[in-house]
Amino acid sequence: MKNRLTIAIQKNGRLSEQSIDLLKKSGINFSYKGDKLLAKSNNLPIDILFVRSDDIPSLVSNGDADLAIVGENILIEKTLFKRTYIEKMLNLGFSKCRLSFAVPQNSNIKNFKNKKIATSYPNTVKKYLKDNKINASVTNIHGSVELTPYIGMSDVICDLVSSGATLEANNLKEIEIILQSQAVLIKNKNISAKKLSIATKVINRMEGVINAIESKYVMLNSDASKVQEICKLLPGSESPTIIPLENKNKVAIHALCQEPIFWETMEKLKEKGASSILIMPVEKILN
Ligand code: PRT
Repeated sequence: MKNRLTIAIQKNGRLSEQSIDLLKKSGINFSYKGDKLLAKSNNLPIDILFVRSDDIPSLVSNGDADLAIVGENILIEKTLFKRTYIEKMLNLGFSKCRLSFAVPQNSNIKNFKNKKIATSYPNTVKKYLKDNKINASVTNIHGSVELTPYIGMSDVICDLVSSGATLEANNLKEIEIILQSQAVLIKNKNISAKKLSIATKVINRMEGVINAIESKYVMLNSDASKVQEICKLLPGSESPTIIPLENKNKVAIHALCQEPIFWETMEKLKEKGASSILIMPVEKILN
């Protein structure tokens, strides 16, 4: 495996499917069956390791994996107060969530001074308390954190929240966010020159896939006299292409828009006289 790049991703869980999808869209071909721990790419010198999220930061820091996809919440929790050899390379835009303090609905707790806090993120919580000069006790618990206020184990919990449905179902209210998280791509800082060239290719391709997600290719027709006004409405587009049409008073405008296009934008384009407005998805971008 010396000259093959190793990429670690979560084996089973919320990050797995989108991580596999991102690797495949980045042109890494491999076959994956649910029970495998290792897959070898058949078109690039790359091996994929399927592991638990919790283990990913140490695998990358120790050089057992060269690249990895992990939640930023785990990256922060596992690397705080430690010297590591990890570089964060990209925000990947999926598995977004937040780490928040929550208390029972009927509680009037507003600050955490001298309170008992239960969490699976003890390092992150301790850092928050230290930064804010708050004295409180922190209990580390894996799973069922939401139950702890009801069995007298905590006054406050600190857990991941996405939709908020779990807090609501457990009669808890979110009172403060301490961290916003999403999946990130990380890299070992000391990989060999040979591996670095493969890693750079993978990172650039992933960036191309991510940039394409929000991007759209826009095609529309407009009065030649309205080109400037119309172009101003196209979000995140650089230098659109203007193509003359058979009707000399009309042009076609083609633009790559690197920001989302909402219905409101399309309606404004129409108000300015644009017609035949087509918005098309973009698969990959190489800048
Ligand atoms: O692989 P390993 O078993 O070590 O990890 P794991 O058990 O932590 O995996 P998994 O699959 O549960 O989570 C993987 C990653 O997904 C996390 O580290 C986060 O980066 C990300 N993620 C995104 C979430 C959530 N959203 C999320 N909602 N991880 C957990 N949750 C849980 C949360 O703990 C709570 O129980 O979902 C519940 C809250 O969800 P809502 O929608 O009800 O608010």
